Amino acid sequence: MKIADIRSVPLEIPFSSGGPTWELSGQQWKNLDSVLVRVEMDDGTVGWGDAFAYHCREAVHAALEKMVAPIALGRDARDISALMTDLQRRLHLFGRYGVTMFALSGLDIALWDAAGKAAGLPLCKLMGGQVRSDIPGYSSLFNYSNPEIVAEKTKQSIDEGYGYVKLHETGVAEVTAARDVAGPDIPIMVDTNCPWTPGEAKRMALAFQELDIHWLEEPIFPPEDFVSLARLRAETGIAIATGENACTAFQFKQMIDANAADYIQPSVTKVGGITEARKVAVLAETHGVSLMPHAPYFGPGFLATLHLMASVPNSGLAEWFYLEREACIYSGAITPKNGMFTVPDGPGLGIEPDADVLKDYAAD
Ligand code: SMN
Ligand code: MG
Repeated sequence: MKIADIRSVPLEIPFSSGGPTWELSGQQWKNLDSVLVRVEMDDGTVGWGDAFAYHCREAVHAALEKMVAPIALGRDARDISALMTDLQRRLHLFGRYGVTMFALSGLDIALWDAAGKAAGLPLCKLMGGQVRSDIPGYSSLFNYSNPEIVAEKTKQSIDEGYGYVKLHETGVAEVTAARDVAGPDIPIMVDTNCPWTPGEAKRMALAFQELDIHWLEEPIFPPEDFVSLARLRAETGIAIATGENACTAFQFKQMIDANAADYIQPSVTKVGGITEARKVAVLAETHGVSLMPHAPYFGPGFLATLHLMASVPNSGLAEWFYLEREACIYSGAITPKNGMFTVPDGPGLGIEPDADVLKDYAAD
């Protein structure tokens, strides 16, 4: 089975968060950018992948089409591990962390989808067997910087059946609002997206501890300052989650060796795909840390995460980005029920993207 065609399929889907927009990476966030990857094999098998593309869609699209596709075409699609190692070696000059690895991640997911289809097996079964078929999710709220809206969205999530809620906030008032409405029994996680120096992070961690938060995510800039994260853990006893900005299993090894995290968060569309995320899962299991994948996605990246989580014994909660989308890549087929996700049982990722959505929301 040889790779006959690789296409980058960029999409832009508007969404509503029920509040003001979030300025992330210097841009107001109004649309969900995706770069799906469609790979067709010489026997007609088609696989779908997903490369991280929020606010970097054009760059990822170009990396796929200009850097990755030319050297992957014609290669044997069954030797995924060998191919990914070779591509990582050839492309290392363009950066081990970032756009190049996002593009490689998208290709890798598509190859795993095709391998599952060729074998007639759902991906989790191809990856060594299924540990569970239902995965508990957490509601991952948008950033609101507004205690009233945070309280409203926290309550709405709990009413819909989520047993855990993650905030994207940095203020004590917002976290207090969530805790007040959630009561003492619903775990609240706080994702800060790398705003603070180690000293600032310590002050904030101590304040959040009063509110009994379940984990503090990425409190320090830069995210790869594992020594400072380890010190923060040791000095405050707060549980740290990190890893969405780490690529390849090697950076996760450094993170674990430094004792920087309680929950490690590989992102399947960024880390190097399923191939690399599986290595991270083994590291997590053998070092006694919990696998808590980053997955604020709605396409193949989300399904790949579900299959990964279904196939390893120590994975935790599935992240569900709590937004209203104008259109769904899978036409609502992965909507959570009572805060739980069922792993699709069709071959490969198990669900095909909706052709009308791909057409109607196509971007450049
Ligand atoms: C996040 C990062 C990037 C896009 C969306 C959300 C966030 C998370 O850090 O962990 O969900
Ligand atoms: Mg995060």
